[in-house]
Amino acid sequence: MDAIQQLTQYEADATAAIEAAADAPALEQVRIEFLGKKQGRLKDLQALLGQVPVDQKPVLGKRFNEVKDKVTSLLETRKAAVERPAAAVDGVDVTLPGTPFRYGHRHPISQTIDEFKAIMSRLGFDPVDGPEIEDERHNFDALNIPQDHPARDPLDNFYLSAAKTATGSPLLLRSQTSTVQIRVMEKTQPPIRIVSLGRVYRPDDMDDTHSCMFHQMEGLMIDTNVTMADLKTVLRLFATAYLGEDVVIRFRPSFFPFTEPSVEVDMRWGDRWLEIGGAGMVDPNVLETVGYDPEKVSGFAFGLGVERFAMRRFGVRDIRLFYENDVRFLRQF
Ligand code: FA5
Repeated sequence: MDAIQQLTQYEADATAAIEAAADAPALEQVRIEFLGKKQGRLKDLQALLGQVPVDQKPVLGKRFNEVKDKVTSLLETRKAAVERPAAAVDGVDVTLPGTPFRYGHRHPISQTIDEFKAIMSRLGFDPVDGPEIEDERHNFDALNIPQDHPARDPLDNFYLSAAKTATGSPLLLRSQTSTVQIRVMEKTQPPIRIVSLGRVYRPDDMDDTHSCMFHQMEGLMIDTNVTMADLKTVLRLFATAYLGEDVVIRFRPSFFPFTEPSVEVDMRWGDRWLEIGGAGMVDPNVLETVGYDPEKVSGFAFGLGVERFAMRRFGVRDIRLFYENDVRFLRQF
């Protein structure tokens, strides 16, 4: 065999061996045999080339390089192929692009609650929790709501039929977060600065701004010399922190059994006013009920509708959208 024939033979052998190698280790063996630098068939051919007459050298050299390049490239292609997973596994083409995975995220109302807590914590109010199932003492009695007050009407509350307190008194789903004011004051001495965010339940007729389950943020500050000016400042600071400097809120005189004086708070939204909460100075009767001296301490409380703020922030005109679990709606937040 002359040198040209040997090169052709080398090329054929190498091509066959590369095709036959089934995995990476087998392919490495082939590489050493055919392209090994220290020993191997390419090295032998190179030695042979050194012995051919000078006039044949250019042709042979060119052919040598061609064969070497071809074997090197075949080896690389095969290497990539054996390292890639088989295209079909159990009849499924695993190399096809997959369906993109959609991540879930927190509900817009949960996001709002987190943001409310963060803003109020910057104003020095610590978050506390209270139970959603309450007794009448915390939902009404201690809040100075008399026995014959319409707020206690069974038609305006979700009383539980199957459960009572240990002493046999009725239990209900809380209708307001003001219950937590009482729970905190019963256990703590002033100064107090807390917020409590959570669900409340009322059998209200549902419409674009009313739901039978919604969220409130209760705020309570008790100290010496707390005034209505502090209340208004905190509410304005909160509203602008959440909705921006251009938000307009107004205070309307109102009545709550547990605050005196009391106000209702509205927020401008387009061409209308949206009621966002109730507030006032904690009634001396309430302070006495929890064992405080109304001559020494005073304070304010407020209860804001969380959904109402979220509606304005996100431009959602119907509160019911938050609770329909339609992912096309929820995905926007
Ligand atoms: C109260 O619940 C009082 N506890 C607020 C309060 C706390 C006054 C502390 C004084 C001191 P009211 O029933 O107005 O008040 O409700 C407060 C806010 O909850 C409303 O302004 C409104 O923003 C929101 N809200 C009331 N009912 C609903 C409802 N069905 N759906 C959605 N939001 C509601």
